[in-house]
Amino acid sequence: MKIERIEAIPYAIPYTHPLRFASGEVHTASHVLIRVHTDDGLVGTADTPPRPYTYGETQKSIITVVDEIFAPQLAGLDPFDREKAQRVMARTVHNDTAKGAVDIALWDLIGQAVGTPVHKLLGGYTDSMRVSHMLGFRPAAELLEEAQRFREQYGVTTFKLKTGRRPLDLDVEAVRVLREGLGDDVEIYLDANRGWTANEAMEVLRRTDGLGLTALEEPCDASEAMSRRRLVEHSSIPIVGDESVPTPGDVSRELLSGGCNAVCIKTARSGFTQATEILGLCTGLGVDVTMGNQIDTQIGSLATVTFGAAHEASQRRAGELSNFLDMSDDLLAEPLEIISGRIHVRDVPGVGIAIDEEKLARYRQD
Ligand code: MUC
Ligand code: MG
Repeated sequence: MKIERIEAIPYAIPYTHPLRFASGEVHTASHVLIRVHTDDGLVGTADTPPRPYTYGETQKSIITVVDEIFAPQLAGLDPFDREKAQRVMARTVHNDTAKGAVDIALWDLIGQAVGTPVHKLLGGYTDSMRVSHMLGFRPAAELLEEAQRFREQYGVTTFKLKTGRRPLDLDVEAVRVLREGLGDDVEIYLDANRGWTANEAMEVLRRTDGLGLTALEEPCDASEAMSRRRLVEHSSIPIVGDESVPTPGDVSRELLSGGCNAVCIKTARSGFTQATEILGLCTGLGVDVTMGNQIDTQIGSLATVTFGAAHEASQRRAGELSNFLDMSDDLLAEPLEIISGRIHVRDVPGVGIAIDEEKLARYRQD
């Protein structure tokens, strides 16, 4: 089996309401669908969410790097030779989500070729994950309403609250309202997307002490090295690296230098191959991981649960798998469902990403 061509298809699907956070906001899923075609007629599929404020990639840059660099360099390669594909793509620096999507599409092809679900090829630990829902910036009363709705409608009991606002009172108050309104049975953790300084984050942790928070993600820019290490040393809850740790090398640097002591794994930027390397580093060092969300569509969320459910360590914590519910539509032919707070993997060969071609025709922009 040989890679014949790779399609990078831009499409746009509006959100029903925007998601706002410290480093940006999303109103429309302006993504790129990646399809890797082989000479024997198989098609591997993955989704790419451009995040210029996180990785510097745009819809156009993803299409360009795939069309002009990766597609010609990967043509003729056997999709089973993933390590060769990794080395070819490594010749181009950065472009993490473009690389991640190509890798996921190759795994999808391998699964289809051998007639096995990819979650089985990756590890096969279990067949579902608990869902964590990400709450964007909103007035505290609306946040509580949203969380209650997710608990009642979907059985979700873990929430990641987007923070990093100034004045700090806004986020401290939001945590208090959520905890008082939801009670002690729900898990709440924070993600500041670098919105604070490390010292501001310390103040928020002091002021929310006793409210049962379980983690704080990317409190400040990781390059604020000295104060961040002080924060990590003094915090009683894990400080999670997210955008500071997109690659295995970044994970090593930040863990070894004390910039974080837990890691968010996102298949959208690491694919399955680098996500496996990152997970190995973390389990070897005894570091907790969370399966994160790059504001993924159903296609991206299916990739996340496929990887997350495959390994014991990545399914321990709830995975961020629900923000596709804020989209007005999706390209996945058979919709993902959250039942009793969980999402299931698909027991079909590959990742199970069947595209609704009519919808793709409606939303594609090329
Ligand atoms: C997160 O965990 O930071 C915000 C931007 C993005 O790409 O992912 C999110 C969620
Ligand atoms: Mg994050």
